[in-house]
Amino acid sequence: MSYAAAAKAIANASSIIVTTHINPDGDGVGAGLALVHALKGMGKQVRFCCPSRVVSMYAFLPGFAKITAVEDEAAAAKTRRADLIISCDAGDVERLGAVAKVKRSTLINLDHHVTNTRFGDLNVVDVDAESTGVVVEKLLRRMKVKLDKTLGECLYTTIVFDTGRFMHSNTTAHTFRWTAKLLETGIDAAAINRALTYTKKPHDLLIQKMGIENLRVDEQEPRLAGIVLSADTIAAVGEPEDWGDLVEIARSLAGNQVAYLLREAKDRKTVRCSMRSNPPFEVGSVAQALGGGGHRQAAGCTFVGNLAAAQREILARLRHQLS
Ligand SMILES: [Mn+2]
Repeated sequence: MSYAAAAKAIANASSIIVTTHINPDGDGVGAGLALVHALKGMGKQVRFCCPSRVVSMYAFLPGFAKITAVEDEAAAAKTRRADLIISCDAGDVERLGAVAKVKRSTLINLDHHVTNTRFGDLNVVDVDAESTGVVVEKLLRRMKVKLDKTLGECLYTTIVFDTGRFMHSNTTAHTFRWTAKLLETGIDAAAINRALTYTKKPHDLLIQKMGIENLRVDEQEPRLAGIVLSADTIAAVGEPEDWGDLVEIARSLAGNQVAYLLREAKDRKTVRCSMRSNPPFEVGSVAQALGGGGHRQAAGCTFVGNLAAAQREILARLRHQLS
């Protein structure tokens, strides 16, 4: 891990593009925005270019309105060259979509996924960090950046998101000590929690209803449960702006140890799979075996094939994890 090399590259750069992964989440957006604010404070020219649109749930974060989407090669070609691109929370270069095509000298990869492919010119992959926000804060500390309320709000969002509101197994004593420092900047943590939690639209509740209706506990392995959504089922309700944590419905069942969500693509050629587990059971290796990635207890992949094939293949692997 080269925090020192990353800090040096940043010190030497004048134009910087900050980015995160496709379908950005609270960690990617929060970590990226914290970097944007800190780098601006250092007098850098900074842009936040995202490979896909950021969901409106994050609109409360300072700097959200200035995030631009670079969704295809044409947009990448039109994007002004940067000395540096800093990727936050992406496990592999495919997750950067069209932003990977933007011209630059150096690519810095800041992440905490155990499956990270070290795709950057400089890689700061800290697998012990609860969120990429924690990686960003460590880097900023090395650069003598002082935490303030703006950074606090962005970084707090990363930890709430990636620890599942301090519920996941990555929550440790360090998590609370680190978070306490953010609270000391004067942020309104309860207001951020509300913004990240109580902002469902009526359609989002229909998605939850669809999730419950399509929930199934495995007949062979009762500790395994998931939600299987065909393209037709999804089309009948309509795609949400953000799929959020629908997989948590399966996880909330008493006795559940491994939960999954399968969503068939419109063209029925691929199936998006999200998986969660309780320790000691792991889903990261299952995602990785299928070309995806993530963390030990939270991971995902895109399965190439139809829904029936995805169920056969993925459920067999998940049952094996529990055996
Ligand atoms: Mn993350």
